[in-house]
Amino acid sequence: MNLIMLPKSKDLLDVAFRKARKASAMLKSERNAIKDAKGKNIKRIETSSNYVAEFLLRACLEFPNMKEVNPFYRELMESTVDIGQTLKALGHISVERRIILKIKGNAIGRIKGLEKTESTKASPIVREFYGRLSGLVKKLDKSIEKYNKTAKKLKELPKIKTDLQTAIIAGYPNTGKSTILGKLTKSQPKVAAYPFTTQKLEIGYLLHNYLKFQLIDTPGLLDRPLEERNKIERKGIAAFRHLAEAIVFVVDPTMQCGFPFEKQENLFREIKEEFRGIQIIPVINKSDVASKEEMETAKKAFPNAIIEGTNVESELAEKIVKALERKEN
Ligand SMILES: Nc1nc2c(ncn2[C@@H]2O[C@H](COP(=O)(O)OP(=O)(O)OP(=O)(O)O)[C@@H](O)[C@H]2O)c(=O)[nH]1
Ligand SMILES: [Mg+2]
Repeated sequence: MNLIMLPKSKDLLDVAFRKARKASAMLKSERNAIKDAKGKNIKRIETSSNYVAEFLLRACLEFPNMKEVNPFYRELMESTVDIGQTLKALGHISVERRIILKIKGNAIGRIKGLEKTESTKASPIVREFYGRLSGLVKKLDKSIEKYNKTAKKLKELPKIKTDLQTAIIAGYPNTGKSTILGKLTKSQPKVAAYPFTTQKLEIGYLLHNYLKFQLIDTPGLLDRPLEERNKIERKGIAAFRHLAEAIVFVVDPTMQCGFPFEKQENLFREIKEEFRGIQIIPVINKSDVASKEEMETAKKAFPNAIIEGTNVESELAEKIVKALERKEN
């Protein structure tokens, strides 16, 4: 998410006043004293207040409208930051910005109204304006801090395309999820930061008949029983419910992954329950090293599974595309 970070009040004001000084110094001096005083001092007020107001406006405008955000991102945002508090902070910023523009108009009006003989009165008006501007901006520090905390976290959300049809890959650790993603998407998967786990999401694109599908490996999220999840992780899983149109569930029948087959079956059942209505494609992986018995047990548990393994040509890609296309119709 592309959001600006707001400087602290002191830094914002320092730059605003410096810019104002510079802008007024750039103006050609007028021989007429009152004209000179009016021009330069109005410039100082305009430059300083516009600089501050534009920063504040950008923060308000760039923040996504929660009613328009894709449900996947909305859920992800809600589980990552406190949206209510952030909107309150932005509301405060917006109100103060409007006051700044009002006192700017006032101060400029007063300078414009000065008589010929009053050229020395312009500077004090600017000083007074600067004082009020400083006071207003300083009052914003808490809101700026709240907003920045949110913006920083939202900037780190994974960049996932919500307009592509998407399948997610689930299964216990070490079952071969990343290997399968790499095989299906050929290109090096993109890695994205992930708010809930120390692990990184892997995103790949599957191309089929000129169509592009998104495949996401979600390590740390759909790889162990749901009862072991905290509230935030559960929200993360809920977010993926909005995005996933099919789930590829990888099992390792050899137990090389370190998890008994039964546990893998249980996780499959849980995910099926959690993602009701979404097609799950079971994949029995590592068929190249699995024993005959292991394969038989796995096939019994997952009669419709796709068989995968090193050097095995499977029809997994087609199955995924079919599942996603069926969803489309
Ligand atoms: N023999 C064999 N080994 C495989 C196969 N697929 C994956 N592996 C191996 O299994 C190990 C785990 O594979 P990964 O693709 O990293 O598994 P993962 O599910 O992504 O693991 P996490 O990211 O830890 O959840 C690696 O050593 C792979 O080389 C396969 O089909 N056959
Ligand atoms: Mg992996």
